[in-house]
Amino acid sequence: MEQKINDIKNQILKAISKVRDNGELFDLEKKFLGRKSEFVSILKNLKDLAPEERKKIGELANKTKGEILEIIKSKRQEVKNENLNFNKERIDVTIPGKKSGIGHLNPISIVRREIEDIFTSMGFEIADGPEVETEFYNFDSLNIPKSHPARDMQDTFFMKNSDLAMRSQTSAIQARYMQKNKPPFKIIAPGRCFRNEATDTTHEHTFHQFEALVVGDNINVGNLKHVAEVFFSQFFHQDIKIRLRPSYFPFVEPGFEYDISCTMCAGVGCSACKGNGWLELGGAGMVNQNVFVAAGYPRNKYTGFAWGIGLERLAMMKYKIDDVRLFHSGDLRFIRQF
Ligand code: FA5
Repeated sequence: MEQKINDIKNQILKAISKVRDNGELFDLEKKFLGRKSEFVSILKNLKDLAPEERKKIGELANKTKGEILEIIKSKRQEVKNENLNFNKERIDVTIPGKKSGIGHLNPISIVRREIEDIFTSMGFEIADGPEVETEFYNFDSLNIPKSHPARDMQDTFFMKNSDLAMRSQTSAIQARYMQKNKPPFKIIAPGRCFRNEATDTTHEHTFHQFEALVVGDNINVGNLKHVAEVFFSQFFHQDIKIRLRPSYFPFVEPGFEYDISCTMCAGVGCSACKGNGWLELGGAGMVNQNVFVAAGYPRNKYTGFAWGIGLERLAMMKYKIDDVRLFHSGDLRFIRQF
């Protein structure tokens, strides 16, 4: 029995030198002095010994236990001091840092923010609308009745068994805004649009437009041209001229396709503009009175102009990108260039 107690003490002394932290010390204490330890079972069995033997072993066991507790206590202090050893934990500030990759904006977001900045500096408000739109706002309110062939002009994603569709143009925001606001006002409405069409280098099923809408008492085509010239000149950081060509959109009368002077050759003629000095940009026109009526305004009380342009088209011109599909490709080699 005496031998056993001394063995336990020696085992502890050996094990404790390897202890590195408080957790290991706790485990060690539990192993040698815990309720299920050999040491405690010796103490429990003392009662079975002869009185003489019981006294001797009991004294030895208690003395040894005291010694072991003392050893553990001083080890605990040692471990604590070790952990407070600042020298060991010293941070080497001379080690070269690892660059953490921070995200950045997609070129469409960059262009959108630039557009918003330019227009808000001209006193425009920014309007918004839902991407899943009712047929009323996407078509009817824009003077495109159900049977009108113009519904086929934009291949629309319709929702089954409902009158909802994925917004095919930001023009859908026009009546929404006008129902809630009285003229005069000037807004732009940037947003995502969706069309069920085959994709190629200039067409995507999901793309962005921004609508401009200015309504008041005496708004005319001259205002449209002027605002467009100011905007594009600021956006492309050069003097831009506007050219309007007659076109048809049910929601404007007269309607135009409009071009800007080539941003590569300033209108002289180059390969980007196919030698004619102009770049096609989007649709525009004077708001059709039927659109005002659908929005709840009296006929012929106000005049206004509107346009709708592709954001991708602008970004492609600005950054010389030759395929619209790159924007949504998720290709990091493309995205990281911005
Ligand atoms: C319209 O969507 C009219 N709502 C524009 C408008 C507004 C006219 C207000 C008059 C008054 P259009 O379908 O032409 O028009 O589209 C306008 C622009 O959106 C295009 O010039 C093009 O830049 C962009 N766009 C249209 N379809 C796509 C597509 N599938 N992928 C990428 N860009 C597109």
